[in-house]
Amino acid sequence: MKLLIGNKCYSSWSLRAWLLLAAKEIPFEEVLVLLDEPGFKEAIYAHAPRSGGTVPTLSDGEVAVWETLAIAEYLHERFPERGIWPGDVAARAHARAVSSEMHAGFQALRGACPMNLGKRYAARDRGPDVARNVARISAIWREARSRFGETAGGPFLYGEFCAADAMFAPVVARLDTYAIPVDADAAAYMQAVLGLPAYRQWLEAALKERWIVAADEVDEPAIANLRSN
Ligand SMILES: N[C@@H](CCC(=O)N[C@@H](CS)C(=O)NCC(=O)O)C(=O)O
Repeated sequence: MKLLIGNKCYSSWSLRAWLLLAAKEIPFEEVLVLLDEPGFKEAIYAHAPRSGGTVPTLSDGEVAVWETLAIAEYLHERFPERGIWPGDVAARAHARAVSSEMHAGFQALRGACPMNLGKRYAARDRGPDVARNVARISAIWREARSRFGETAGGPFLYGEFCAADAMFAPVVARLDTYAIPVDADAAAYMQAVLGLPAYRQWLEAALKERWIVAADEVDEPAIANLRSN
């Protein structure tokens, strides 16, 4: 299997698919194409001619899967024993619903706080739309944890790490790097994601990408954050 991804510092969609594969210990080859560089599209089509031309794209022999949720579903079918989605039917339905909501929504937060793992931003009011997004995200996490995660065991939304956690991982990163205040339950969940070995592996690689966008160099506080998380 081959996963095409973009810059680890910036490509939130790439992070989701990569994290799911890595956390579930599914062997894959990673191919990184630089976003916004000339030849970006051509590089994707060279590796995956039948894809939609975006990252992430997963190639498995003749099969090409783009769109992150479709990748999660493909992995669920291909590796049914890996717990890509929760085992319980009600938990699985909830996980799919909140993952779709994430895929289609939270535009205010995504627009105001683009993922940049190389930066630490000062806490400041990001406006009412972002606050509404953060309140909804916190409510989703609280409900998933209290209805499913806590009884299943494990620190993630449905207990063990699953596709829904991968879908929210870039949100966790944004809330962290933009110093957006959250309640204690959300903070505990964020620590579980930020401490996941696969996430730390991605972050470590992202922080070495300083050469990609010269004007956007890695901050020392980001490196301190890597050490402390
Ligand atoms: N809906 C897609 C979004 C993928 C996406 O927008 N990826 C960005 C990088 S994070 C991309 O490939 N941008 C380049 C382009 O659209 O040409 C998914 O779920 O995977």
